[in-house]
Amino acid sequence: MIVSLLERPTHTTTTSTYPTRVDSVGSRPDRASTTSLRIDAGLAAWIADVTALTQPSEVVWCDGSTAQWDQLTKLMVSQGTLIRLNPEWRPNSFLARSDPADVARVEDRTFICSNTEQDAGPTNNWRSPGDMKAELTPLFAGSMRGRTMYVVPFSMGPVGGALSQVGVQVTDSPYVVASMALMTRIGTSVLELISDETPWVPALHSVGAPLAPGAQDVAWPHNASKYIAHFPETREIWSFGSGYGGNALLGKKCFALRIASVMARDEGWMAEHMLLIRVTSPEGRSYHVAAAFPSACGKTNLAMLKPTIPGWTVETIGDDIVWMRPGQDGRLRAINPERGFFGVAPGTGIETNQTAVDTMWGNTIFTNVALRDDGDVWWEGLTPTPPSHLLDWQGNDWTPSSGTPAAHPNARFTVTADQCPSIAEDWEAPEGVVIDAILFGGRRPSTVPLVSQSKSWAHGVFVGATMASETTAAAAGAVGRLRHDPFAMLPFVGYNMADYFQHWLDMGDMLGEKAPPIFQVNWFRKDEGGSYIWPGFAENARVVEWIIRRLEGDVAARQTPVGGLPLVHELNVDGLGLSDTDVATLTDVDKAAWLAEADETQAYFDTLGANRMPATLLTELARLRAGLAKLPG
Ligand code: OXD
Ligand code: MN
Repeated sequence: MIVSLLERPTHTTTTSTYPTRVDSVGSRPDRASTTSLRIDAGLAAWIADVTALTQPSEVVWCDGSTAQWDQLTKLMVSQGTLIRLNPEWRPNSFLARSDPADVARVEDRTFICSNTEQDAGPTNNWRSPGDMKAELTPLFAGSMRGRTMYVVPFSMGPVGGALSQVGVQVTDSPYVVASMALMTRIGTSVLELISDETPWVPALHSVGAPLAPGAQDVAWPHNASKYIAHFPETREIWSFGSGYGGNALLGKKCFALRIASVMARDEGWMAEHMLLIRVTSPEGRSYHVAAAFPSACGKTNLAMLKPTIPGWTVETIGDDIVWMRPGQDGRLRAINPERGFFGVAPGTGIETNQTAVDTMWGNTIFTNVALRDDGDVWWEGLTPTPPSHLLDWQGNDWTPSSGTPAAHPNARFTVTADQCPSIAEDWEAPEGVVIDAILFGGRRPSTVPLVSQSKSWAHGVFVGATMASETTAAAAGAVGRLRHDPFAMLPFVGYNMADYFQHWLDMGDMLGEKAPPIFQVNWFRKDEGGSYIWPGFAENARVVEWIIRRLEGDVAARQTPVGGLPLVHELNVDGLGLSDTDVATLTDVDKAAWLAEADETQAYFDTLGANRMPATLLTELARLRAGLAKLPG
């Protein structure tokens, strides 16, 4: 529900109150009762400062109710920001079309504003906090004129959970509010947690498009000048100019990864770009696996894997981010800090991920997908045959012969995780689940085998640090290049990358023998003709099976300089029609290719700053080279 703040009393006392109504789902506003809530003085003061700076015409506090969702979505439909989809096919669901100049995360406009440049490190854009605030303050001044400013208290992780954190996002985008309501837990229950003793992250967001009196608004306001700024020492986020995804839904990449990675370093835990699943074997034993893949590498598919091999089941706990902390028993425990999925639509379809398709049956916001004539949505890969006519993601007529994609390659669906048919019943358990294995992946057409087990935690950290992948459409820029993406965290570590590697090593020391084993996977190996060798998708369950059998000590591994590889006969490829050469390629160690990889790793490590790179990783590189040197050929 939306509450105007205009009558809110002054915030000079330790707490303030504001009037709100308590609605049950579907209740009529005229039947609502009135109650009052306490607002922390620090929060009230921040809201007052932001209001004075950005000068919105109205301030609205969000309580996370269904009534508020209805009010907001109706408002956006009337303003042209959302198109209501045909409720017969897609109840309570909407299509948003962004401005074509605001379609992805803008990594070149993402800044880590630590006190020193060294603390941000060479992989981040750096500005001093003072300079960035001086640059941004005039942009935020009056940036919300003519617009409503929404105050969105949100929790990352179950509200009040021991591993959870809270923040407050202020935004002038109702699309962002509705998306935050799906992606995080928002509202009154979070507001009640904020007090002098609770650290909370202030997250300031404006699309940077003030509306002059009487001016006509556009469906997707944004500003050509964009800044996604993080202040790690003070744990603040300032985002200006974009309304899209990770640039604007500040709980996700900005808080749950960039700011949280700094908190995690300081407090002895881990904030990682990982999916989280529970795998149950035919014998009924369950294991939890966290896996890091760069953006758009099939993470959602693995998170919702439907094993093809009999007796195995996979339940989803998270699809993008995990927070992990050693528990009382010394083992790593993890939660998914998010409430929903912000998944890439193209490529998600009935043949590749029926579970994801079923998740979006309703209550979903689609962004930049195509609109069918019957008022439902479509994108490349949803069904094998495209409809004969659509409106493309920009609202233009489209037919299969148009020669352009109907959906933007980074089009998204936003939906709560509890709608996912494979979600684990206890996925919101505040204490999290014990991690049994960690996986690192990437799109590697050559060199990297289908699966290997790291020799030790330090070797696993080396494997994570040397991850690389072909680029995709999730971030603006060229597609198809190979880029280093350590731990799939390149755009998401809020501090110096070499220090982040050291933090992983320190966590290994802290966990000792209880550290989970680490594996590397690569579904994307190609043959000489350029075709993928491994079928991927649901067949990846066979690799998961090998990993679980390794955890159980049931299968041996061939020890090589790059880790433990499957013995060919122990990899379950029954019925896949792979030739012996295919299986050999998937599990080989090509000495020349790996020596070249080692040189490439050395060159990459050099870019991260010789004085800061952990010696342990340089030792691992030397070990890899020494091991390769001993191989024949
Ligand atoms: C995402 C990303 O949107 O990694 O999850 O880019
Ligand atoms: Mn991601």
